[in-house]
Parts: sequence; structure tokens; C-alpha cells
Amino acid sequence: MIIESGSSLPGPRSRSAGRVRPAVLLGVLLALLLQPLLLSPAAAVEDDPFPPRLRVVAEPVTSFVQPGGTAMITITVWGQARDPIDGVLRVSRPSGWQVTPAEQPFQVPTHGTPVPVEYTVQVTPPADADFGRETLKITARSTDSEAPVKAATEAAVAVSWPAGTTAEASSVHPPGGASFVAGNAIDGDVSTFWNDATVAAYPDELTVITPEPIKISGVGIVTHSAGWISDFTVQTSTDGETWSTRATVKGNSALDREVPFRRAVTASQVRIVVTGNAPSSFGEFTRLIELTPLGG
Ligand SMILES: [Ca+2]
Repeated sequence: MIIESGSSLPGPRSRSAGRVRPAVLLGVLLALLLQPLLLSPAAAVEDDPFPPRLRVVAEPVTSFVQPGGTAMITITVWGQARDPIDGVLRVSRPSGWQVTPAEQPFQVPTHGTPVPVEYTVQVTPPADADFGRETLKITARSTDSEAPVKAATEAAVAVSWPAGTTAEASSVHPPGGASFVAGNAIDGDVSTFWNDATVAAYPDELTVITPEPIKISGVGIVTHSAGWISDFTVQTSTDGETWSTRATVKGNSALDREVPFRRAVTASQVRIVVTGNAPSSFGEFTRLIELTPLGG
């Protein structure tokens, strides 16, 4: 119809237009159809309603593991693209550690909507690993050469007390539907804690006893947001009778911190002596989520 409306044009050319114009339109149509192919790959990606996206999440954020023990880290790869995303998932390996698998293929079966896929990695520090935290770098990288995409995150693994380590406390809050025993402070579980039984009365003490003497250069402390430990000393002993103060902290407000000693020492007992807690609407108790050793 548009072609016929060309009759308003001068007669001689209108005949010509009657033959030529469909070809021109065809050319325009072809150009439109071919346009995506003529664009650069980058421009083509911009036109993709679902440009590839990746995100990786590691849980737990911090794992606690005995020397020579095994921690399991769950890695969730989130992907969104027009078509499924294939790639490689890698976890860095501290020297001497086993990470299984350190590298594995992944596929996110997305078709436009974000999809999570879970992978599990087993992490084992050597039996003689230094105490303290190592940070593992986790990367997911697609193998699509035209529109590559990657994502990264980190997970911490703390090498904690050796197997057979026990804990004792000056007092333990009676169960109120939950356990608050001393062992909760060395169980590697950030959802459990030691809660003492004396409100605003000090000192409160928690003693960690290792089966063999260890070399230790400090401690890591995770305390509770509902009234954190503010004032304390850390002491060590080789016989449970003679104690040496290795660190003194006053006015602490950190929930997760390291407390280094002046030097590395050998000890078979480590104790935290609490002399002050932040006020809490839940009562001024000592609440210690984890006490961990630092390496020498
Ligand atoms: Ca705990």
C-alpha cells in the first residue's frame, strides 16, 4: 500500500519506483534482521535482556577446625543469563592444606531468572598447622568466551584447639531452654556460647585445657552482642597452678577480635579472666561465643 501511495510522485518515476522500492525495502528489512550480527559482541551483550551475572556466597563465613580435622564449606553459585552458565569454581589452598576439590566445573541452569546451585568443598589443615585464621579466596568464572563473567568471595577457616581439649568455667547459667556450658566456648559453633551465672559480679573465668602443651601467641575472642566482654586478661599455665598474665584488655567493644601476647609461649592451659561486661538488658553476664588459639 505504501508503494501504491507513490502515485503522488511524478509519473515516470512512479513506474520505476514500482519496481525498485520493494528491493529497497527488502534491503532495509535485511539490514534490520542482520543488525545484531553486524554489531560488535560487546554491543550485542548490551542488547541481551539477560546479560550474564554471577554471585558466589560461602557458608559458614568462618569455620573452626581442629589441626588435621576437616571443615565443610558450602558455596552457592547464583547465576542469571538467557542460557545456562557453565564455568569453573576455584578455592585457594593455603600451603600444606588440602582443599577438595580445589577446582570443579559448575553449571547454573538459568533461563532468564536467577538460579542458585550449591557446591561443597572439604578443607583440611595439616596436623601441624599454625593456629589462627586462614582466608580462602573463592572464585566462579564462566567459560563463555563471548560474554565472560566472574564473581568472588572469601571464607575464613580458623585452626582451633587440638582434639581432646576441654573447658571449665567459674560458673554456668542454669539451662533456660538452652545450654550455656563452658564447652560452648570452644565448640566451633557461633550459635552457642558460655554464659556465666553471676550478674555483675567478677571475676568470671573460663579455662581451656589442652591434652598436650601447645605453642600459642595469642587468642581470638568472639563475644556476644547482647552485653559483650569489655575488660579481661588472658593467662596461661603449664600446670594449672602457676599462671602468667599474657595480655590485658580494657574497654573492649569489638565482638570478634584477636588478642596477641607479647611473645609466643608454650602452655597446656589458657584462661580468660573477665572483670567487666557491657551493660545488657539481658543481664550483665559474661557471654563468650568462641575462644580460639593464635599461632606461634
Ligand atoms: Ca560456641
